[in-house]
Amino acid sequence: MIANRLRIAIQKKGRLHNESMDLLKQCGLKFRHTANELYCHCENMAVDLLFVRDDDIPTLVTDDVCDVGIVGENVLLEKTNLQALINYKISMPLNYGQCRLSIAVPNDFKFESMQQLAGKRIATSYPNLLKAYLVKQNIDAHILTISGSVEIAPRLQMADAICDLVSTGKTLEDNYLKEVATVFNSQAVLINNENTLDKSKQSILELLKNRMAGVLKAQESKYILFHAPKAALEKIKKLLPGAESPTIMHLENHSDMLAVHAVAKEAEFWNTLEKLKAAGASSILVLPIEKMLL
Ligand code: PRT
Ligand code: ZN
Repeated sequence: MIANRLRIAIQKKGRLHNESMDLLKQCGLKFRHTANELYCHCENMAVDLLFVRDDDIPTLVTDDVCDVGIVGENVLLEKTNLQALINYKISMPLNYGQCRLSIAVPNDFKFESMQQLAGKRIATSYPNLLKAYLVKQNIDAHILTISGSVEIAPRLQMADAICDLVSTGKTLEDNYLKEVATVFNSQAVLINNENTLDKSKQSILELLKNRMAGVLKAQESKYILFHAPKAALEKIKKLLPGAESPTIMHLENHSDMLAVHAVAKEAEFWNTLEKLKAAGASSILVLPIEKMLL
């Protein structure tokens, strides 16, 4: 491995590739990368990217081929035995690639409790996660491991149920299946091998993690600007979630009005706007925040 350059494994192509690349770019990393390249040298930081299949990322990190990886938590836990997992550090959840590993049965299966799956065949590409779940639930079922197209197994009479990743639920619906239990909630995570990072790599990783945290924080926040009657200020301040201390300014020629600037959390965003308006706020502007360092 090149000394002092942090090597990051990311998915070569697939659901996590674009968002992983976007996140690294938003952290200020500059690289020129063509679709078929397996390796890419960052121009402005001591970082190299290795593009691989997501299934290989946990092993590449444990085996020290890469220092850091971005991978779905589902793959990490499925591919890693618990002993190896001790060597990993999940540095940060990255807030994309969200999905859940769920058990689903045919629509006409009269499902009432998980115990109905005892003795049944469940097809999955996640035998380890499924097995751990079934043991915990005290259900003795047959796990049928298949590597893809799990959703067609019940129609082919290969299985009575499936356990697969779900995000929108459309694949299940298209295959006449219904979700009956969530085994595991997943998202993309940043991992590194706890044992091996030397000091200089550790400091690059810390810098990167701080920048990632700044990007993620900004993604969930918006900057709001609006006018408000002075008399409504106290009420309005209580309506501003995520705003530690809003900035308040006087408006020229309107002695009874103020301008308020504040940061609001996106999840609560529409709700907040409607309440602000009802409390007397006007000329409301909402701006995206690119980065946020606290
Ligand atoms: O080639 P490589 O091995 O690298 O890629 P891959 O084909 O194994 O993985 P890929 O690119 O499909 O997924 C990479 C990661 O994205 C997964 O490990 C998850 O962490 C995450 N992810 C998020 C998903 C989904 N959402 C998802 N919906 N991975 C797969 N799916 C599939 C699911 O298996 C099912 O077939 O999408 C279908 C269900 O989607 P909905 O929207 O119809 O519910
Ligand atoms: Zn894969």
